[in-house]
Amino acid sequence: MLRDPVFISDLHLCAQRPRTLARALAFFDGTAAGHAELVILGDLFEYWPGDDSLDAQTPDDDVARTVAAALRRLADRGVAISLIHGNRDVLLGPRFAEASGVRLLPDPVVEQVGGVPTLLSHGDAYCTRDTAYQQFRLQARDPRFQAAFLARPLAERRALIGQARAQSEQEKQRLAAEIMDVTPEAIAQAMRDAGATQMIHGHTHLPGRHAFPLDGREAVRWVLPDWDEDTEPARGGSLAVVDGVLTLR
Ligand SMILES: [Mn+2]
Repeated sequence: MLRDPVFISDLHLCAQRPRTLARALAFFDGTAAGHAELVILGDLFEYWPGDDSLDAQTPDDDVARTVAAALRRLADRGVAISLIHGNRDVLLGPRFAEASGVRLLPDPVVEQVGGVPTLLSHGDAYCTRDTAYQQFRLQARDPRFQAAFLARPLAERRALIGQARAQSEQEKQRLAAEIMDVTPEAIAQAMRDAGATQMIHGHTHLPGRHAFPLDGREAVRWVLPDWDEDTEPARGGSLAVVDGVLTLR
């Protein structure tokens, strides 16, 4: 059971977005500190080349250390922090977890939120119409692939991730919007399998609340916003129980 949680995802923190980083740090010290639990549903970082980023010297590595330290301060104040990997930071590992005081959760996972069994996920697993992406996702989550990748030098990993990001940006412009959104049938099946009537995920950058019938009951799916304070219009926000109801703000 999650006690008084606040949910965020898709902050995409990196040195290139200093205002977004500042907003995230203010959120950790402010809003998040007012909750018993912070739940991060993936893509906290724009990319994560491996936990040895915490020892390295590029501006993005400074961001990694700054964020880990801010989360550690929050954890030390008594806020329980849990994190589900996103597609961009799937390599966040035990050393980051230790440094930041974060508990790593599997994707998906069921937790009670406000007394309702709730499926928590990054969300990319349900974008099943994008078959090329799903193939890539399987590879990126294969432990043998990850081990081989992490055995490469850090600079090489960073370069490979840069290439993959550029390629995926091009792909996104080519694909129709509905292909990049979750598939309703995949969501319904996952909620049914999990015995959940509520779901919270990120990834699609299409924040909102979707109510729909599921096996004769009303089910609700919340989608978290992505964060970007460095382009107009600024985006971001979190989901928490306010006056007894889940609210995006
Ligand atoms: Mn994502």
